[in-house]
Amino acid sequence: MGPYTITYFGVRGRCGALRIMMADQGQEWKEILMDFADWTKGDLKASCVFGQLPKFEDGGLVLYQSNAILRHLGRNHDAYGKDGKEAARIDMMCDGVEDLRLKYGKMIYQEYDTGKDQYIKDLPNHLDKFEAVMAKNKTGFLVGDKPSFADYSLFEVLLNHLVLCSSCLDTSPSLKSFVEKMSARPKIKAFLGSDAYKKLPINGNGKP
Ligand code: GDS
Repeated sequence: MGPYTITYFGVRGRCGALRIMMADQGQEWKEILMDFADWTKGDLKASCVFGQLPKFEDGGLVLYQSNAILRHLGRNHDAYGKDGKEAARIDMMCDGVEDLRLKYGKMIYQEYDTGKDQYIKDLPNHLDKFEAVMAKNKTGFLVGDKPSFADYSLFEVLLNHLVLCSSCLDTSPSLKSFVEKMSARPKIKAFLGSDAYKKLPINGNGKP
């Protein structure tokens, strides 16, 4: 498998979950960091299927769309469930995480000053859906008994929310335990402690 290459801007953004997943799976990858000034010249943008990054290369396969890349990693690294039914539920949970990620992105990029407080107030209504699934599965993961790509995506989005509001998981015991256990997995712990991870801001506009 691989070698993998990610081309993206110098932020965690849409690559946060991918990087954590590759680190946990013991998969090395190469980073091409795109300077925004170079990006605005337009040559790379014109070559991207949707005119956006990340771009992900697995040998000759070139992919765009972060969730498609997560699914590809799920297939390559046996993190897509043990059968079709688990895979379908993992897809469902990944799409649920995407809905939360989009709400978060809208607040960060468009409504930070006017909408942050209300967003935090509403957050329990969104997190309790994931809490219920996590509590019901009882394995410490969303589906099955080992991490899938949806778990990495949820984990990363929860880390971002904890920066936004450090108490946001206080009423979600299963999610809190999930974040603690994922953070303690040796390869994730090493990655989250690395300069490569710590030096990158969460979001492109610098908002936490
Ligand atoms: N669905 C895609 C994925 O999941 O991979 C989204 C990819 C994406 O948004 N890439 C951004 C990009 O390449 C960087 S993430 N931007 C350069 C460009 O468009 O030219 N995205 C919506 C989302 O994440 O769902 C955003 O809100 C991004 N914002 C977050 S940075 C605008 C501006 O300058 O304000 N031209 C671009 C802002 C922007 O891309």
